[in-house]
Amino acid sequence: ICFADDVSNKLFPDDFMFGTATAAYQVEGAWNEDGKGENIWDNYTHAHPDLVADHTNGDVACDSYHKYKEDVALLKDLGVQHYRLSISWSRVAPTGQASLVNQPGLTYYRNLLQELRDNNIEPMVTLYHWDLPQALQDQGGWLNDSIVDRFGDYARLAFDIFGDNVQYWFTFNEPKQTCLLGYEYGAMAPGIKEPGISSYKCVHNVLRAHAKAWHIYDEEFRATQNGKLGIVIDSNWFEPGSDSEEDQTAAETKRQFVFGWFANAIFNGDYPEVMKTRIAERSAKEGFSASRLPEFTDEEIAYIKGTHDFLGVNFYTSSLVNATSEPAIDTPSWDKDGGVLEYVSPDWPSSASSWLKVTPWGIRKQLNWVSQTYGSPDIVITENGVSEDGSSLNDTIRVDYYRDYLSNLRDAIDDGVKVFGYTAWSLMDNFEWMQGYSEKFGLYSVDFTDPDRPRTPKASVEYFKKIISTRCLVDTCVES
Ligand code: GBH
Repeated sequence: ICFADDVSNKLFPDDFMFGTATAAYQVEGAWNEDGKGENIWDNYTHAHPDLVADHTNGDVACDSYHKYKEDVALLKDLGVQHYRLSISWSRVAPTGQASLVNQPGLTYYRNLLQELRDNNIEPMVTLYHWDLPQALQDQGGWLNDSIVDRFGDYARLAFDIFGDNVQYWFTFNEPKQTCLLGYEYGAMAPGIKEPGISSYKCVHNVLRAHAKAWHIYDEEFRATQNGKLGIVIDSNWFEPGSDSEEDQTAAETKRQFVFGWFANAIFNGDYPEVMKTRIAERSAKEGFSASRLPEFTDEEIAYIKGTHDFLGVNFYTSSLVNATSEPAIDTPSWDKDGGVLEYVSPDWPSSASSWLKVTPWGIRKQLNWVSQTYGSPDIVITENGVSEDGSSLNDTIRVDYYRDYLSNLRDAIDDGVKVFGYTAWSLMDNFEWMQGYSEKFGLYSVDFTDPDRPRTPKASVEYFKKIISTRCLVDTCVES
């Protein structure tokens, strides 16, 4: 399929924000420098190097802890309006307790945020991009209810120390991955495999923690700092495998199990009906005395509902979904609770990541669905990007990917979706979690064999620069 002919020639609005993103553990390095505490990714990669594709870790990564000024210079050169970064909890509070701060950690982020301000780049800051302080994991991590207060205290510390320089806050990045890969499949730190039970408990506490942070911001900081706070939710677009009513319903069920798990709680106060019903039914048949899906009290529902000023959406790819016969009642699992069949089309172009097929049309459908389902919130695409193997700086796959996804995003604006920004993942090649440094998402290439970690632009840098400076995807655009 060639999408090039269909690329939108409409200008992006003047106030549309273009940016790039990274996350602390993936780029900072300096894992034990200047008083930083150990986090679950330090611990997991050191304990299980064999589980990472190339047996690497984030000990040095892109060395952004020392090279942040160079990173900001690259951002300046790209001409971005914003930069999305995350704070390493254990760098600012080594044991996770906000009462015990690490001054050099606070100084690092204050300097980075100031450097961005001085260069007119708006920071978008995520509090939690998967790197829990190990000391909190040792107390049960997201399964221990006390983490809600610990996160609240950490959020307050961050608002207090950094808030004068931050207008866009996110509590969690992709909490689905924290809880599913971390507690259901055991495929990422902390590597816990308690399917159908602990992932639900994890999400329950993540949602309470999110709400707590929102209320703290709302009550203690909003009046003086005037910023906005939201969450970043990731999901594939789930396209029905056929026009049949069963497949349409199955796709919607999947959307609710993936996106609605978080968004329905934050926008409407509780888990989606289809989750509540299906998990209660299956739990009963499995012999549980109560649903494996925890319940919010009425008080909690009132507390969680409406805890958003805007919404971050990470979007990479799509899946097809078909209805299927009810999975057998045996061991609990989130997948069986969903009870649908997910697959991809062999026609969709590949990338260097097995899970990432190139489906530009999916972003438009996803944006429209999110907008219609949750009452037209303000949305920013907080991540979108594609991987290659690093064999060439001429990354045409990324140029085509950005062009075609952005074209569909531009169409979504015409559809009426209030999407105000786009964030390319990633500014530079970095530690891609269990894939180590083998899958490259960067606009800039990083030489991980050189102690100085030099950054080199790929071809996509030139193209992204041009998009930002012209607000246009093709040679010339028309006024819209
Ligand atoms: C995002 O996750 C993350 O926010 C970011 O940190 C990451 O670098 C980026 O995307 C690119 O992956 O190996 O088959 O078990 C996107 C969601 C979650 C998709 C983990 C890949 C692993 C699939 N990703 N998932 S698999």
